Amino acid sequence: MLDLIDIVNKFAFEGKVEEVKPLGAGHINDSYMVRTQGEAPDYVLQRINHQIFKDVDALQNNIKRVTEHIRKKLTEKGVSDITRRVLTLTPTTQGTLYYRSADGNYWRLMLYIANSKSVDEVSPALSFLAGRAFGDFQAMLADLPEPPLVETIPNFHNIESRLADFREAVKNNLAGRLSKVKYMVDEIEKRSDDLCISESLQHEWRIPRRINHCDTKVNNILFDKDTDEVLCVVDLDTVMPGFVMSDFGDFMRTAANHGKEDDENLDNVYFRMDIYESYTNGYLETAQSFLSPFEIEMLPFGARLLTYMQTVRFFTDYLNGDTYYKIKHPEHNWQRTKAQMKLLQSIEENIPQMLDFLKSKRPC
Ligand code: GN1
Ligand code: MG
Repeated sequence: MLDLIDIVNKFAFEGKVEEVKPLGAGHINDSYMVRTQGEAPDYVLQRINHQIFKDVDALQNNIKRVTEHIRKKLTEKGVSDITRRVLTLTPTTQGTLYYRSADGNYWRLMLYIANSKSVDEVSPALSFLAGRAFGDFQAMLADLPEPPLVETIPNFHNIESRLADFREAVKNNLAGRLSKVKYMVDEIEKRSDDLCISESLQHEWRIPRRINHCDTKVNNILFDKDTDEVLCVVDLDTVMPGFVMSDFGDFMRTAANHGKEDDENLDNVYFRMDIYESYTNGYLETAQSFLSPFEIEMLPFGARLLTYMQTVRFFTDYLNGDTYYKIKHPEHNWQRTKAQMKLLQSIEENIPQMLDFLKSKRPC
């Protein structure tokens, strides 16, 4: 771990490093917990995956703008303990927002949010709080001054572009895996026209692009360890313009799944209406003021869209020979694909009830 300590020492942090150890389960970047000696705060060190985030300057600059804007809003509201309510980037001793090591890797350091926890499974009560928090996050960023944020991954949540990559992967069959998984290609293709509607709606200007988090997995919210209060939204790499239904949908995909994202036992995987209802209640409390009725009506579709998109993305990576997501075993992306497809089917069955719930909330 000596070299990691050397890297931390390139940053202008408080105190002395005691230990650096792996943290979390992200599929893209590598994260480490940096414990310091004595009273000094702890930190999180991350190696940024620059194969995926190709413009690290733009990435870090986006995060700086987003966190500073939120910090300003929280200060105006008189919120206390701001360092637990928004991420704080620690610059290098040279004043830059990342450090580039001799081996070509990019590193960043952030304050660790003390006494916090992330969860992979929420109760309806926590889901309500998470909904309020993500709505609030979008609301706080709605007036971010120009220029627009850079799209750190172009076409990130664009289903047409994801399907184009998928079709290319099917055509090339690079890993030679296609013959045994052909039925999944059909499952995806038979839904493609329906699911591409979101992009057409944007072309017709019926849904606007707003600043989105674009990775609203349930474990990207930090809760207070003791009180379960929401502290902070983390993982800001993909904050960029998008459709609000896709942020809503990614939370549904991860939190309202009774099973795991990569569950081996497909019987565990099904959609939880209780989580949907409580999240929707929380989300509308903070977001209703800026959403159009049509955007609200499209939220259940967002759950379908993001689960479909994630099925397509895991499957594409499987066909390409696992070049994008970190995997734990050779069939991991296939296992993920099957679990996401099962969840998608369950969401599809629940769409009428989801829409009914929204109708029941409309003021008479
Ligand atoms: C990746 O690294 P992580 O777990 O925060 C991915 C998300 C996917 C998610 C699937 C930059 O997020 O888009 O939804 O895996 N992030 C990127 O679990 O591709
Ligand atoms: Mg992420």
